[in-house]
Amino acid sequence: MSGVLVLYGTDISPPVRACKLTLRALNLDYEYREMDLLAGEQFDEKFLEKNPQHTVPLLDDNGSLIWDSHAIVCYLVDKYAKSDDLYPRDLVRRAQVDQRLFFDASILFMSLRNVSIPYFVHQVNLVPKEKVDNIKDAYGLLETFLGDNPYLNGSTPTLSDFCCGATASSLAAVLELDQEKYPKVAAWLNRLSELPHYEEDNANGLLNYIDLLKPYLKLEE
Ligand SMILES: N[C@@H](CCC(=O)N[C@@H](CS)C(=O)NCC(=O)O)C(=O)O
Repeated sequence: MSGVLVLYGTDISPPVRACKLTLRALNLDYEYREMDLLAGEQFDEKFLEKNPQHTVPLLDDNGSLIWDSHAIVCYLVDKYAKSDDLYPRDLVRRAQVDQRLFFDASILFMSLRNVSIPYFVHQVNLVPKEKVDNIKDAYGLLETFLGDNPYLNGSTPTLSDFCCGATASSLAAVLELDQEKYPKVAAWLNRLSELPHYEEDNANGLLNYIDLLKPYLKLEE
């Protein structure tokens, strides 16, 4: 490794937690720079110079700045992993993992962000039915994607489990998972919670996130 990896983030953020799970799986040392998003630190001039999109996670690898958790986790595996288990090199298998990653970026995480940002930024605590339905649809798609597999892309964990898992566990901040309706998602989340260091890398931040959001939201159902 050429320099120190620096991750800018906060543990309440699902995409940051996905990066922490990946860094852990790859056994990589990194410096963690805690950002206070609720105090608006992401809008500080110095941070905006690094990431004009003012989001965390942001990775600084020896001066190379990469943001969007999905870009970060793929980069980390491609650059540092000793095997391609987490992100296959085979083109078809990679495209299948990419599909789940883009699903997280565009559907799953957005179903959460579209509720959390209005609350955190504008104190909008009423969640319209259509946004609740988006979350139900996302849970339903995960249930379908899992099929008979223990993980989202087959029999072993990949980056899609880290990214979708960090988000899906956080959806409970808005709408608790209905375990009878989505038993495969429930079993998958339990399986992920057995990953080494899951408490530290996902569960603790997740609990704080739920505490910050869940008690204040009113759902239209
Ligand atoms: N697609 C992005 C989403 C990142 C994102 O929305 N991060 C939130 C925290 S969960 C954030 O930084 N919000 C601050 C802002 O948008 O100003 C990713 O996966 O990294």
